[in-house]
Amino acid sequence: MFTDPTPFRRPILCSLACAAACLAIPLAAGVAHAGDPTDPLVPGELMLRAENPKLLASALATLSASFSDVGVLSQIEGRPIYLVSYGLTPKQTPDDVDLVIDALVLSSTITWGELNYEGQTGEGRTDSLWLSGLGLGHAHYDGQYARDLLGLDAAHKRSRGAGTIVAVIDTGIDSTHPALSGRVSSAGVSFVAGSPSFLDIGDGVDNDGDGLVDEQVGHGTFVAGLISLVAPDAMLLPVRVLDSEGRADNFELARAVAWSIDRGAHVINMSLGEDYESLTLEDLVLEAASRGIVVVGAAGNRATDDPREYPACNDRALGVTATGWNDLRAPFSNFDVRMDLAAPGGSVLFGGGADLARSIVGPVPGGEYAVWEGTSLSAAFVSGTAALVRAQHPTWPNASVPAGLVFDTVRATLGQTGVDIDALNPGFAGELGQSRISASGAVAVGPIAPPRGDINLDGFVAAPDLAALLSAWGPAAGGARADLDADGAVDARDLTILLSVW
Ligand SMILES: [Ca+2]
Ligand SMILES: [Ca+2]
Ligand SMILES: [Ca+2]
Ligand SMILES: [Ca+2]
Repeated sequence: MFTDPTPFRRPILCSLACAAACLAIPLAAGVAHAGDPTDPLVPGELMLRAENPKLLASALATLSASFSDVGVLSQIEGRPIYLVSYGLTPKQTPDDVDLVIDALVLSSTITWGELNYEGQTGEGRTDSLWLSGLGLGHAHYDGQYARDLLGLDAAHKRSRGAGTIVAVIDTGIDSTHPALSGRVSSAGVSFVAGSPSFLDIGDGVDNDGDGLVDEQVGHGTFVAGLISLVAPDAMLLPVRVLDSEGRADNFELARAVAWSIDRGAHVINMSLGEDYESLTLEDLVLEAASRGIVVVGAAGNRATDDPREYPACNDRALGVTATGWNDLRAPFSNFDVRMDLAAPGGSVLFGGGADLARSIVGPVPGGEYAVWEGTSLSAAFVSGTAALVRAQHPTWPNASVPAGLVFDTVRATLGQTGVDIDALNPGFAGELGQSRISASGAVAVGPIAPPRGDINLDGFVAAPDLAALLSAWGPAAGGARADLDADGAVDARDLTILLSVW
């Protein structure tokens, strides 16, 4: 494991003006799949869902009749979803694989199947980098414009997100950063090959060959910092799946969502997108929504009215556009009727500097703070606000709000309590989302959330909570209320937290 110190000194900022020139990602030769993805194909990999071992064996046999090297590479834990290898002869193309997949679906051997593609952060797609070396401190982060705009001080009187788990599917989280101390679960995971740490670290290699080394290291830490600014008592669960250049493939992203579901996440932040409408990712997004989990996706940073960014464009995930300090659409933000909400994500930047009072400030590895912009940051503010609302309703799902309605209820709450910005944004009406979120507005319509340590949900931290904690002592299922630090066990560490908030 190697932590590259250079990203923390990165003085450059690729302006969005140059971003268009950075977008020429060639299509994989010979591929003309539905959605015409611009993210590259992962050669020799497909995903399929086969409901039982017999059907899986049948599908593999059919694929083997046409292609070499067919075999199961991996499976999404607990789901009949498989990553399968294939090899092509010089005369075959991925289109030939698609044809066999179609036949397998037609014969009901598999539920669905697809080729594997890469996805990435919106910022990585446009080569946007964070801006450091501005002498920023905690006060700049804590007092940034989004605090007032979202009404965080008022919101925190009703909810601070206690008892919620927000999974951050990203480049990892630097849990050693002072801004995140005690707010990051130690039970995080890394799905990045050869790098088991969930910390937000690079490998010192320009893995994607774009001339920038580890250019997206810091993305996850920055995003986590914004979620935590909104929901300081939420526990952040690092799910490191994007590599140091901000890339992961569809299978890895779906596996990260599955892992987050299984660890009790209430909110899953995905400040990233894939161009291709992946059935694999959609399968897991639908599962999350059906289980009462709010998935949040970034609209993307290409200033297009026809974004193909998933999960943002999925109907069962919140798609988030970016606005600036003045509630005007950020110039880079994608927009579309499929987007659900707008949130701060725009900064006022100029040649190597920033108007700090009108910019987004977040923590980056190395204990520093930086300025950045992008819809990734907007998604983070929405995830934090969703956690505030979710914390007000610790008994969800229940009889009045069953699991299948939690997502819709949170979406409606955030949309209806926000600020209508359509009049400010002529030409974008209905395409920036229902409203620009307001954290104070969203929590005003719900009860006061139980405080951290209130395990029995009576509004106080007292002896009955201690009794509840002791009776739950031992391994804990994901999301267990007594597991205050969300590390998968109720133990002395939780007791210490309980006593500290007594
Ligand atoms: Ca690179
Ligand atoms: Ca790298
Ligand atoms: Ca209590
Ligand atoms: Ca614990």
